[in-house]
Amino acid sequence: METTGKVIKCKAAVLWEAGKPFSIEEVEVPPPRAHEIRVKIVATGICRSDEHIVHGLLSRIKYPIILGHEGAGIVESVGEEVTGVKPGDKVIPLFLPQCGKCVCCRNPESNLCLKSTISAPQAEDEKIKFTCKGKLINRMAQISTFSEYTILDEIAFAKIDDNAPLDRVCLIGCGFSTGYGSAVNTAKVQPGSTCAVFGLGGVGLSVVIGCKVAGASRIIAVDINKTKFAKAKELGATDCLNPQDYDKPIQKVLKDMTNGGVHYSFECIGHVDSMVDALESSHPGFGTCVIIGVAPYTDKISFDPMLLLTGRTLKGSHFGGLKGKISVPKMVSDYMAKKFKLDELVTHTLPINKINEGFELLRAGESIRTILKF
Ligand code: CND
Ligand code: ZN
Ligand code: ZN
Repeated sequence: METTGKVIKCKAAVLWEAGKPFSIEEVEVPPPRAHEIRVKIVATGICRSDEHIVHGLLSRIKYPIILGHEGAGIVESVGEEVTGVKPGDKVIPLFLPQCGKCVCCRNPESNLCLKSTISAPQAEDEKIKFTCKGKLINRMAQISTFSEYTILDEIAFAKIDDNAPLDRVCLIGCGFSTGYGSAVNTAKVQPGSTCAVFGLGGVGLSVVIGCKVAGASRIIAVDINKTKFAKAKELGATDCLNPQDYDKPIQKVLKDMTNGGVHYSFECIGHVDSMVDALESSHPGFGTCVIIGVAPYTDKISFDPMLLLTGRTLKGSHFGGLKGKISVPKMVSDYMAKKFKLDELVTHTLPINKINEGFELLRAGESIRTILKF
């Protein structure tokens, strides 16, 4: 290819500092080194985790930064010693990589990788790839999909079906997999069970989809924004509740509706209070609560330990408990085989130049997923 081995100048959305809008800039992306590939991002979704970083709510993030962790693209060039992928192949970047060698990767019960920035944030500093106006620009989770071209380590992408529509399967890079996997994989929702889903954004609605596919008999969707209810019902929710419509706590409402609590509850908002509400909504003796939402790093969770002593299980789920290299290609083929709904999550599509408009839609509660295209 014409660009192989050369620095590429391309468009990216740079966040120069927390609390400011994105600027569309020309950035330089170097050629891939050994064990790396360079990818042309075709489409990328906006997730609430990006918005958390815009507002400085996550620890250990350095600015300026290029965000974006829910993308899909096409391999432009391949560094030395990379096997199994060639220019032209379609890939999904993995914000949670899979080195296959660390103690977590080798454990079949874990999907964490000790090479991820969540485990080893200092690793990112050695790997800064972008420059803009002579300055180094930090990356998000080693992938930064809000750039037309990005460098990916060989452990941080999954090769997918050549026929996959990138402006839909990009959601498998985060929101869809995170929600769906939390239901099917982390909670292991059983047929005939009852579920409560707190927060009906792209993540929460994907939990609803997972609960439905797993055969739950009752899926109770909870949100303070009633405009989310029609889509939740379309995707499988049996009941929709707005906590503001009740003069008793939402966990009490849920317990009264389900004979003492649900089998599975999911927190997909990122509020520590809602996490405790979700835990309290699960049935004593056998209920499981899964925390998916990301809370500001300054917030701490506090609850009566008796809630656990009486037999509830509290779990967390990162990327739906999925090992990306193995699970993402399979999720894409399952999508192509129409095993689950996903297109319904896309409410808006915008060019990358309108990224700030995309974030405004999220803030206003008007979008589920906005897809940005290059
Ligand atoms: P999004 O903002 O689209 O959805 C959140 C929903 O929660 C909205 O519909 C809100 O109206 C609703 N909500 C807000 N406050 C309340 C409340 N008090 N009670 C009930 N509902 C409320 O976010 P998203 O779906 O993109 O992401 C959801 C969370 O998941 C967020 O915290 C994000 O950072 C996190 C996440 C986690 C992971 C992971 O791997 N665990 C990956 N990506 C995102
Ligand atoms: Zn995300
Ligand atoms: Zn690993």
